[in-house]
Amino acid sequence: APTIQRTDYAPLAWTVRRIDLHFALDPQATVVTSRLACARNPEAAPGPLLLDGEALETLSLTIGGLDPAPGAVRRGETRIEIDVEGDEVELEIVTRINPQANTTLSGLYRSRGGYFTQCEAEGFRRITWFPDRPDVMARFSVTLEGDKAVCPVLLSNGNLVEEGDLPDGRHYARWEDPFPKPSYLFALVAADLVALERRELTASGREVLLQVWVERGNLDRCEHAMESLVHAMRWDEETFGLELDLDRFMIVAVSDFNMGAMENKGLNIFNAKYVLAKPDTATDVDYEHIESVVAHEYFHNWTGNRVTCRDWFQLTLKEGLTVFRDQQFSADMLARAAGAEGDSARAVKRIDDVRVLRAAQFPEDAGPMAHPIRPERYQEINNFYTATVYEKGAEVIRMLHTLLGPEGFRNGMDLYFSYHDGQAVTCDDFVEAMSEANGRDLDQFMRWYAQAGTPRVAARGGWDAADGSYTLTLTQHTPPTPGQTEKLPLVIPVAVGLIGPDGADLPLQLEGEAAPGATTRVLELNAESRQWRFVGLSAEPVPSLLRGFSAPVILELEEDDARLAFRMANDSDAFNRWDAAQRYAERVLLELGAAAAEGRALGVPVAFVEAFARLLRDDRLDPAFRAQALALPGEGYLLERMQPADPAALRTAQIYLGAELGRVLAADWLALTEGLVEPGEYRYHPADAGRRALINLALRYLCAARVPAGTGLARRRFESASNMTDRFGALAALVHGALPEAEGALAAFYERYRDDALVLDKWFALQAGAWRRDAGATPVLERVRALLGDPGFSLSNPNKVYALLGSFFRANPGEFHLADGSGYAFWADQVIALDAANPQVAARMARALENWRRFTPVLREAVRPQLERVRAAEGLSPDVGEIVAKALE
Ligand code: DPP
Ligand code: ZN
Repeated sequence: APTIQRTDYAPLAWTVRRIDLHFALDPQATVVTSRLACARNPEAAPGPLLLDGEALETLSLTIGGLDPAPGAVRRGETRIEIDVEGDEVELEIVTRINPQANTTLSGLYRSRGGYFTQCEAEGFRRITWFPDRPDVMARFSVTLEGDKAVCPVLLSNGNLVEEGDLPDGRHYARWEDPFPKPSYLFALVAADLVALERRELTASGREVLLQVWVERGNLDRCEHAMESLVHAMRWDEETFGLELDLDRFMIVAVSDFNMGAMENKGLNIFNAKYVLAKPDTATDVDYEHIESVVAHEYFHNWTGNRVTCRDWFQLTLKEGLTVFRDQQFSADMLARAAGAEGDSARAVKRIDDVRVLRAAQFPEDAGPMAHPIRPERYQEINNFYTATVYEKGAEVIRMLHTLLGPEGFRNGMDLYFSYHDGQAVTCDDFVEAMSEANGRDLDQFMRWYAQAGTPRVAARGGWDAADGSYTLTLTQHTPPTPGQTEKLPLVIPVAVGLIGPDGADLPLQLEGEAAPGATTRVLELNAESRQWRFVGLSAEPVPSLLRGFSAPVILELEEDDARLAFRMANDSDAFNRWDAAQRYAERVLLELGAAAAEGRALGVPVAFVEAFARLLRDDRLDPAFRAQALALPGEGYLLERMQPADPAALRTAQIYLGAELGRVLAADWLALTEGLVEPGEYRYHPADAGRRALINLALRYLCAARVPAGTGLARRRFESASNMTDRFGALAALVHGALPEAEGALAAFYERYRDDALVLDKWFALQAGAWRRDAGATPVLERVRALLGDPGFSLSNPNKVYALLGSFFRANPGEFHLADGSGYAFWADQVIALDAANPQVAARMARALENWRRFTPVLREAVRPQLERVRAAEGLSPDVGEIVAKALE
């Protein structure tokens, strides 16, 4: 596949002002009639009118109502070029498509009897010929015509302007979107659905209709999504002064969907898992995710739709910014619910976000797919909906927020909208608005958009007892990434505090300042190395750096065990307190992993257990925070830190440490489960969720250690649970503990939920991610293989693939990376099979092995032939092709 370069961007010679679409919906032969009002773009070099298309059967094409003159139209497989005289022209194009046969879930496809679309990034060209790129913004009018029995509900973007019956049991509806938009935001839904409805007033007093559309029978699972939508509306009004601009806003749940959700103008289409929730089927974490994804898509209406991307290299313009917005929203919602404990609630959210960044984005930035948040080149844009573009992109926006302050940031947003509303723009335009609104030069900051790789910040402290000063030296370094060896110094905001010997924060006074001030301040590291001298100190302080994770970097700070334990107990910054615990646990786990790899005896340092126990026993700490602080670092993150990565040895270490912490502290864990006030009847509330999370964590440790009182408790909770959080938490503890009760519990769970696809996803994921304790037990690989044949499983449903195969390949390294290579051969078989039907999903699975060069020699030798086998597969998609080619480079 050809490589597309960011710097090759040029505007099109022709653009589209209006598009009138008519769909005659039919399972295998949908006829799409498209009338385009095109105009020459005065800002572009003259040239032919260009249209993109893919998998289309073209029935007719007329220009200004006439058949084209000979030679005026050049048709290629995926491109039509038309020579046009004059400055305006009308085209009419009729195509026929086959939604039933569309297994890619891009373009128009079918799911459970209905018709749905997904057009981002380049799905619209699978519906009709069109200049399918985001800088072409047209006004859409859409008529849908279909079988009333099959699809009683006909939806598209904007406002419903007309509907009625037709002969032969068919009916139609016409929709008009008042806002010009790029084709990637087009959507239609034609299905048998019902809606939960609500009317709300916007801040300026306009009435809007909100709808959540779901399959019949799911109406009792929509309330939380609707609540989340209303909260998101209010938050955007209050925080950014941004109001809903449409009379009607719809969310539709669909069972087969490649991604999480899609922000089509006025008609958001969601993976059902981010809409449907009721206590018996959804966990607290599901409720949280629904709230944040609903908000994310809603926020796109301004950051993405009103102001969109000029080209796909600018994807982080809308995604990084919108992830940042949804993170802030969730933090505010948690803080509001927590009342006096607001700061702790915010820290818990920040910890969650950073866990995701470290687990997914850091490895990406250290591997063959490393790219800046604004990539320079791609082969397949679908491969660039990445943790880097999204999560690191959000970190970059967060740094701007930190550097400019909330007000400065808001002023920058206001200016951005005042300049660019209705336009398709670049990341430069966004940062320029921030710069202008704040009178601040952000040229150096722009390097964050251009450089890949996770920067390292090394910190050194020097204490001068004679004059009571502490000198902090920070040095930055970004390791080379593929195609980018030279790295320039970035602007890195480092939030710093100094802790006194009694554990209290010290007021900070820099050399040259008249008096001490705040206890946390943000230093700007904007050169390779810089020094700061703090004065007026009476004793040597303990530094607490990168508070709140003020930049997406790896902090290298030499701290002995005692100092980590001190910060675990005292750091006033809750994020850093958690981070100190993570660093200490990481140190212990990596040492255990090395011992396991070398066949040495395993043992846990007493000091670590003591520090851990102090957190466990500190019941002044909010339970949600304790659940985070007592959870060990993730396996993916640890493997990145292990040299060479040895998943089997690490798994031995994790099992050992979990069991030891369960065994030695069994009395504490049991006391904790008894002492925590159990929430009453289930409601989704952050405080209740924190208590449930902590109890479930206690069960994990107790079952890991096979403490009889603990395993009995897990079994009883599993059987008598009143909600999915408790039931699944207990089940997971039994399964990961590899207890004899686990099999029966899994079977009972299956019986109870066999007809509930979303709940079965949990059941698949749990088994695929299971830990195995004795060598004699059935390998997880065998179980996963068997589950492929379960009646509840289907390779054509992305959620099922992510649950079973995704969990195995990505969330269970200890079982997937088998020395005999059988896991890899299975991986190659599945990637090849998936690729034939759905390249986007296949490419995601393919990425599970991209960091293979970090593994032990035995594993590397086993991976290579499988990567090569996939690369050589017949008919390989550009999606998977790009991934394996980069992995093998
Ligand atoms: N634009 C979608 C989202 O991130 C993904 N296709 O919301
Ligand atoms: Zn998004």
